[in-house]
Amino acid sequence: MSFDRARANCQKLQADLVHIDNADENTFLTNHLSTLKGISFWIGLTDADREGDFKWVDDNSRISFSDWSPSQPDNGGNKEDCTHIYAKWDYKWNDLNCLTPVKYICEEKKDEKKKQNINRIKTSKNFLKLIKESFKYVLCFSLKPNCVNYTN
Ligand SMILES: [Ca+2]
Ligand SMILES: [Ca+2]
Repeated sequence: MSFDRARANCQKLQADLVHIDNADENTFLTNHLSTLKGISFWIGLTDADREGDFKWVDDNSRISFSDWSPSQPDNGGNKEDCTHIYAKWDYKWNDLNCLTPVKYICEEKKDEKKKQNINRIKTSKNFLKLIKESFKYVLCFSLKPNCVNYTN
């Protein structure tokens, strides 16, 4: 699904597209993605507001860590403003047309106030759930048509 629709789906779960803070989180994420069948996953990074100025959608911050594929981002066709992780390119990041239908990863920040939301995500049938205590967030991987219960 498109980047905007993917983000809206995350927000329905009181989450947002994933914000990758550092190399540890990125490695954790790509290691898990490599166990899934999906090829391409949106992350919450876009330069739609200003070309070349990539920001995370959840807090509008600029990137402190990145893992772009070589020669990326290239703003291909002058219309690539959204970022995905691409299995075919060794799970590196690439900018892509935001309307491209791909899978996506939501992130729910964990805190006391949001425990109810976490429970809701954990029971959603449309997501594969992954809870990683050490990073203090919940990652939800859209997978169609099948969902797999995942516990860690
Ligand atoms: Ca761009
Ligand atoms: Ca690109």
